[in-house]
Amino acid sequence: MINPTRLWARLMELGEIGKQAGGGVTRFSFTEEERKAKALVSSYMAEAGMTVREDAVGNLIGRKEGRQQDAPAVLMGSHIDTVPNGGMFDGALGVLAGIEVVQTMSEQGISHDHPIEVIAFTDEEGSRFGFGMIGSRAIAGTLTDTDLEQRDENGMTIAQAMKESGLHPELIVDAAKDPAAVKAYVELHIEQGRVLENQALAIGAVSGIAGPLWMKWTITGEAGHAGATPMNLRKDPLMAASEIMQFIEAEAKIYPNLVATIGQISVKPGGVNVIPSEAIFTLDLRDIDEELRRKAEEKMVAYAQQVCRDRGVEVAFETLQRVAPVPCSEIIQRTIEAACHKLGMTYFSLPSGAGHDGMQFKDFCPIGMIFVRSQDGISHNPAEWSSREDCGEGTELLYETVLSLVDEM
Ligand code: HGY
Ligand code: MN
Ligand code: MN
Repeated sequence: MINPTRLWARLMELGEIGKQAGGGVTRFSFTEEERKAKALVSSYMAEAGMTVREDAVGNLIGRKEGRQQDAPAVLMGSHIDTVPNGGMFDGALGVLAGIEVVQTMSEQGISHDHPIEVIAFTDEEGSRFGFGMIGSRAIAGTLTDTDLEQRDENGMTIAQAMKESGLHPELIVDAAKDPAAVKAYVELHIEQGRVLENQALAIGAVSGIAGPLWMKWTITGEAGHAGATPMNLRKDPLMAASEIMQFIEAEAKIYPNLVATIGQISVKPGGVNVIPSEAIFTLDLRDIDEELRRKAEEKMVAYAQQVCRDRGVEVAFETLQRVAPVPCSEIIQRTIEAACHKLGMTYFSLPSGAGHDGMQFKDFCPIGMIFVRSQDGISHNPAEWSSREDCGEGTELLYETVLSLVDEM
């Protein structure tokens, strides 16, 4: 049995780091808040009997050896960075649950063949640089120097921010794990939707993870006088953008699993009495079906090009990240199912609309995910909440699942 009281106390303690006036949490990568959070999580890892290290790109890695030291490790983890003014469960629960599983095994003297690692991955959210899953990409060996050139709103690159934090972006190759050294990756995460709540279930097993495509759309027109420029003589990029956004929403509504979000928008020069010269917005487009996502993307881009031709403005597209949807391992889903039955829990399978670090391991190792119910399906919001009981139940299921995975040779 895991210790739900300890898990909950740690969740609350970690949730205080980066807390905002309105109750949300902001912990961006390579900031003071993240450094404090890492120090606290490192202390939990040490209490759990793990050796603790930080790799070249800032992944925080706790490790507990098994009887077979060079056997492939079973990985657990998630992230401790957040979106701006986000919740205190997204990511944090997965890291703390992994630590709780290992600490329980240590306390109960449970020995196991395979080593176990718990990882707090660097910058899963992409909130600061518009490019996410940095740490898991590094571990999967797919992070490139070009990726580290992405800049935050102050113009600082990921590599510069890493160096400022005492990390070694020039050594990203050292962060890459050998696939032969990894048996499986299992992550506990809040659902961030309301499927489990609608089913009146505390936990669920993830069948697959929808892939996020992030793009930046820049529409360039002609600045002009708001009072002296007749409507038919304008080249207004913001009006073009608004027409395009309406089409994007209408298109997304056609497909059952497709979701489209315009999360950021900026207008230049930004004068009340100035027709804008430029409108920039981001598109987050996701589906569990990559082919369908591609078709929708093509239709949206074609529509935007037509609107801009008609309005005499220019449009440019920049892909910030393109992550393929990833199915979860059948074997791990069956292992979770068997653990559910052993614990007397209902087994329920569902896809993940949200992206997660495990997606980076699609060509690297078998992945599995366990979801914990989100109250009202709210996430990326200060009101994000999962109950103490549900977090305990999800962690108990993670514990039973990992116990199965660490002993089959
Ligand atoms: O964007 C996502 O789906 C995740 O929260 N990073
Ligand atoms: Mn998130
Ligand atoms: Mn997350």
